[in-house]
Amino acid sequence: MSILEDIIKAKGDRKKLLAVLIDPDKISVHAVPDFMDKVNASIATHVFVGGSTVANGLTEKIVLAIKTFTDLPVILFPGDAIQITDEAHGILFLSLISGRNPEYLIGQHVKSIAKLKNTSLEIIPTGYILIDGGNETAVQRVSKTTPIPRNDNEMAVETALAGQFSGKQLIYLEAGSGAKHPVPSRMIAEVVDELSVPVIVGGGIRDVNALEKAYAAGATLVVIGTILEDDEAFFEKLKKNRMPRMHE
Ligand code: 1GP
Repeated sequence: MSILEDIIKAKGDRKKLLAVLIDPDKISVHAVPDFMDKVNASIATHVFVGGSTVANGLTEKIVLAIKTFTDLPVILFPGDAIQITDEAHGILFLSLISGRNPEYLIGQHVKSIAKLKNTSLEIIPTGYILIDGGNETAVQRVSKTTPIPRNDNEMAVETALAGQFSGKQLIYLEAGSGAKHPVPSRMIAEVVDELSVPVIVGGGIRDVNALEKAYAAGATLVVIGTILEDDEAFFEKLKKNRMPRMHE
């Protein structure tokens, strides 16, 4: 089954997926084995790799190291075209549809084609929607776009539907890495209600309560990054036997 088919099936089966986000700029190759041991013992189902700005060539080194230590699918979540490497299994081909900056709507996509036209990566068209997380995050700074206000559910729903109607296979509601507040549950629920494609939620999720709220609101896949960089002890709370319900 392809990565996308697997996520679509999870939505149908109401199974909860969890991606651990690894920013190649924030981990060294030597730290990968230990980190991946913890990921493997957790309920994580996917590994995302990417950052807003990553030095050329670094992503490939980290992806190769990750693959040595896990069987989980490794999916690129790139901030720009230079982060693309064939060594991963798939790529979220992200269009920042909440923004009005052509560079992140189509510019980087065109720049990536030299790398992608003969790729073995599974390319997953994804509508990426930035929601105000209460502070300026790197996505906002780098993309120079304005996030959707956290109370504007209508704009979030309309943007998500515009993405789905334009062929996006996934919609990613993003508060931004290190956001003060995650995407509000009510907004997630309204978006999920209107869409037929699966919804990914990430940004600012730092405790199990926030994680469970995102799933309860209907997210199929939740992404966690910063808390695991700052406090690897959080993996204890994500251990397979600690959260059996999420495995059903
Ligand atoms: C960022 O959604 C991801 O793109 C994860 O965010 O680092 O805040 O967990 P955090």
